[in-house]
Amino acid sequence: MAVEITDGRIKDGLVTLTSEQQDETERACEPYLSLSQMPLLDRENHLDWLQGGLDELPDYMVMLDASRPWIMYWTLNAMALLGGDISIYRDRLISSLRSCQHPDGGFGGGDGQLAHLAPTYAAINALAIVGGEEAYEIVDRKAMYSWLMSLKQEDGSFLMLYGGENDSRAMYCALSIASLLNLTTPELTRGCAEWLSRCQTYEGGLAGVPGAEAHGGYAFCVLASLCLLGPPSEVLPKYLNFSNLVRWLSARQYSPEGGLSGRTNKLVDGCYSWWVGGCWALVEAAIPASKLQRPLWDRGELQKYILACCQHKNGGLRDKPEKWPDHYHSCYVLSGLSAAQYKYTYRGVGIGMDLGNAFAWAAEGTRKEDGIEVRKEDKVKMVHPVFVVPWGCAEQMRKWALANPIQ
Ligand code: FPP
Ligand code: K
Ligand code: ZN
Repeated sequence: MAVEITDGRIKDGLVTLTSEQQDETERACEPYLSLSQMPLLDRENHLDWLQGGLDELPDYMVMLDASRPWIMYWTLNAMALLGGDISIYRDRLISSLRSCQHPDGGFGGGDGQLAHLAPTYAAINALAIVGGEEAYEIVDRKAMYSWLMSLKQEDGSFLMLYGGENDSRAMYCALSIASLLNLTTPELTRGCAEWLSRCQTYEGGLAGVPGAEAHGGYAFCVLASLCLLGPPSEVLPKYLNFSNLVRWLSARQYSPEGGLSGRTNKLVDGCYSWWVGGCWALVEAAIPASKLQRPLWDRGELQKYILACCQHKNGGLRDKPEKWPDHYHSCYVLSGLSAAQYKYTYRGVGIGMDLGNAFAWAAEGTRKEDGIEVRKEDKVKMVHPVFVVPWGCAEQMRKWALANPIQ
């Protein structure tokens, strides 16, 4: 089969649905990527658009009532990363989340709904973002701990909810919550790292469950979980084939788009700016600085994809051109932009298994030699590489939890 190389792109002659969709995506991005001037981050417009998500949802979005904590987390995280004032939403968030908490522990998607790890993770993160004792206090930590333990399985994994599925997403949610609220015990973390290790696939990527396809969303969940369980330089090489992981992660960035994809032979999507882009901070922290002479990914190209292709002209961020913006993409595109704009290092040493490991990160702005130039208009706030909240929020919640042990 004839293989052609045009503009650095390798194309074979085999036409499939996959190759057609890839060509279509390149065509859709082309006019945005070839603008003579890269668009600025449209901060005020995004803030206005995001604010709409905290007002009444329109009728057609009623199905999103099952993810009220998610909408609040996505919106608040995005607004805070943009530098918006979120303190005005604090009281409303607290009273709204109070009614989502289940008497037996955890949070549901809405009033009176069954507790589920995903909205519980979102609720705890949203409370961390608004911050303050009145916010932290609403969580029934005693009930939370017994509910988390009730989801723990023999093989080390966690169920999303009673009778639900177990996957690496559930484990990340459980460990993140337990770490922020200081609910760690050896029983809670038993078998976690071993189970996560089984999620690595033949491609080198990481899956939702052992045996499934490697995917960017789950890759972040596996890596962040491991980085909750121990220092990156200890746990990542211990539980994963590190070089296969790096090869698979590198293959997620596409040219000419510059954006990141979630899995082999699939398309770039703005949300993987975080799910995959966020993996790099964790992976780089596992490599000794002397061995990390060149960046492993192209931060500048990712920033370009985000600014050129992911901003909707009426505000909000999106998957790719020709798609509508939404709160989920706004949160993770902006978190990914932050991952591109800052460099993270890990300062902890052998902190141990108390889930305090994720509180030893340091970060600083990137420089030109990191492959990215950040104009002041485009700068977003620093995101925490494990908890995905603005820098400082996770630390404050943990500090409160340590100072207020459960009776
Ligand atoms: C495939 O979608 C993607 C998934 C089925 C799930 C991805 C997982 C996450 C985003 C992680 C969630 C994490 C938490 C903490 C809840 P697709 O087939 O539409 O997209 P693709 O073509 O890009 O793979
Ligand atoms: K997708
Ligand atoms: Zn997406």
